[in-house]
Amino acid sequence: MNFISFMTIIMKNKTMDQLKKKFVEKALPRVADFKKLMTEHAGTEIGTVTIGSVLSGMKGTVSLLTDTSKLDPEEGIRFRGYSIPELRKMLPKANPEGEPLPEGLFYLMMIGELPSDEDVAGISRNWAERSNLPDYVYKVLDAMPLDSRPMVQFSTAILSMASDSKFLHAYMEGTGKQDYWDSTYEDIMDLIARLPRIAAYIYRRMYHDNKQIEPDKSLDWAANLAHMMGYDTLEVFRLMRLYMFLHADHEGGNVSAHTSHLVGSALSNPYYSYAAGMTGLAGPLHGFANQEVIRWVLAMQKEIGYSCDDKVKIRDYVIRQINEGKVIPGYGHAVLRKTDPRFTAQFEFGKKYLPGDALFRTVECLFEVVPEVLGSVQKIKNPWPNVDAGSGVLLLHYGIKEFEFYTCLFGVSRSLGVLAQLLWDRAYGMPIERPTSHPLEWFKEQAGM
Ligand code: CMX
Repeated sequence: MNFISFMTIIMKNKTMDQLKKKFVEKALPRVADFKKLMTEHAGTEIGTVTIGSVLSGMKGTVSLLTDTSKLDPEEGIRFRGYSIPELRKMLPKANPEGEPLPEGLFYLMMIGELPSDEDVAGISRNWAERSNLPDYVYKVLDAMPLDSRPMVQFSTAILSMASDSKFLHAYMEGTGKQDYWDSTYEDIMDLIARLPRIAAYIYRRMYHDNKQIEPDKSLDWAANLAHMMGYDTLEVFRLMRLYMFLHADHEGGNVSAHTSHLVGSALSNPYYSYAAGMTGLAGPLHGFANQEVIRWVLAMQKEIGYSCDDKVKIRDYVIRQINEGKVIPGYGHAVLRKTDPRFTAQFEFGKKYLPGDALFRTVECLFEVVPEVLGSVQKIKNPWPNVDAGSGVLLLHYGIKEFEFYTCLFGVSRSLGVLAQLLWDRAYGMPIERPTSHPLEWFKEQAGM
């Protein structure tokens, strides 16, 4: 797209916010590249598919385009080329000693450039303005049993807003394909802005007698979430910023990102897409693991005692669990083959701020024992800790003890990457996803069985 079309879009949208303008400026040349790849290079081969690729859940099969981040098996995640340690230094912060503001990571993932302090402040303000929930969302939540799982409430609340989607309305009014990105932008910004309020509402409803706390719109997105949950200290703000930063994206193939992309490819609006993604995040092999870790550690302590420095006992416990056919939550990964840098960042945080915490010491002990045990089981490809191994213990330390709620926090954060990519999907004009399937006999035939 050239300068004239750029100006036409800007003129059509006189009220366009700064971030949207910046997106238009960045998107147009990339859309042209996307179209060129589709029309001139569609025949270029980029890999082979084997029976193993299909039967092992497409691991390692290149089948998605995701701009926001890229996962390297040995090194971990990079967001638009930047590693976690780099971004902890380079992204704008609320204070110099603290952790990056997630708004900055969102800007980077969406625009592809590091943001200025002003860019980040602009996004904070923008989200604060968009953060009010429609009244019916509270009614939907209030109608659910108090003991509905937090992720059931969280995904239902998101889904309930699909009828009000600006994309849906634009589509029904006959908007052309080239403009789909515009209303999608409005939806994803509204949705990201609203997620902390939804999560905090569920939290207070379930665990604090429904005594709700009004948002403080002067706070940044993550700090406001902590505030609305009832944790108003600078330490929890710092932890929440780190948490929201670390869980924001993990390239496109993980279950929540892939599901959101797949559902979005049918032009289902961002509320439908993200609600679907969240039902995937709720699974024990994905985001549910962050609550399972705490449950598992507490069960272990109950059985073998509270002196977690007894590594022989821990080792025997872990071996017993594996022999009983259970997984050790917080360990292993479908892509990573080393310690997850998201675990490392949380581990460093814990060492700095929680040195005397007994449960954190247990996480340290497990880190010393579990990789060796899992490494001795031949079928396990990655014995190292993932993002979930250390996140719960940090929350617990600051009093957020309701671990069945933790996956909702993961869900608030994951919106940043997944929805930024959904916007790019609409800008590129990505088609409906529709791979081919075959019955077992077909695979047997291919294998000469
Ligand atoms: N404990 C025990 N067994 C494990 C294991 C673990 N932590 N990790 C893998 N295995 C087992 C698998 O269950 C599988 O066994 P079967 O062949 O009997 O089914 C075998 O080892 C091979 O698995 P893999 O190829 O190494 O790993 P997968 O890609 O199939 O699965 C993951 C990856 C994350 C689901 C798996 O490591 C796991 O279940 N870990 C524990 C749950 C967890 O922490 N999930 C969170 C991941 C991060 C996130 O998304 O939040």
